[in-house]
Amino acid sequence: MHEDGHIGAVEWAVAGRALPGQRVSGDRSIVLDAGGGAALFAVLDGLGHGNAAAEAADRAAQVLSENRAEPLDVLMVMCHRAMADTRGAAVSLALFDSADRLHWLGVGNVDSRVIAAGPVKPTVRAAALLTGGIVGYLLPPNLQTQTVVVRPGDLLLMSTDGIAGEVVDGIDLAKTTAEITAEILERHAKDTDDALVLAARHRGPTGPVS
Ligand SMILES: [Mn+2]
Repeated sequence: MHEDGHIGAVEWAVAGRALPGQRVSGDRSIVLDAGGGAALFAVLDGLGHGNAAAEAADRAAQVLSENRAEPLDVLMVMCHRAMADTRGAAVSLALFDSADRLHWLGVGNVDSRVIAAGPVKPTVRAAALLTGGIVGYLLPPNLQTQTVVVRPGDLLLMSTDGIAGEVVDGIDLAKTTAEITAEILERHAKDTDDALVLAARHRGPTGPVS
């Protein structure tokens, strides 16, 4: 599965695939235009595999789509309630609100990082602090959304635990997000799990539009 597009000045792409031998992946991404140039991204890893996991992701997708203007901690609670009769999922939310700020919140094991160009190779500028728990089953009491400043060209990378290994070193930031996610999936998807990676970057308010 490969998808990509633009929301305002934000370029994004997703690459994912089900566990080999399975038809349905329990990993899911949700990409939403949150209005005013803001872009909302969610990556979910539903517990288990196949249809049961996909069901949890479907619930979250609907709730996020209908409430996309709410703050991230409110959205997380809404997802939790909507997924109460599923097996639950790890959920990470990320919102580009303008040219220079990224808000994120994660429960469970979906990685979110900001990758920036370094002197020699790409470096991790910031990583989301993940809180333990299972959305839909056990939500931690203190959901703290973090905000990080991003520069135009910085890359948001969100990946499920089906993506393993040293992902960052091999990223070529000159490539499109579609190329970057396709390469990461190709090189880093584990044979033992569903796998999904999402990349997004803000081109800046006056950056080139391509
Ligand atoms: Mn997984």
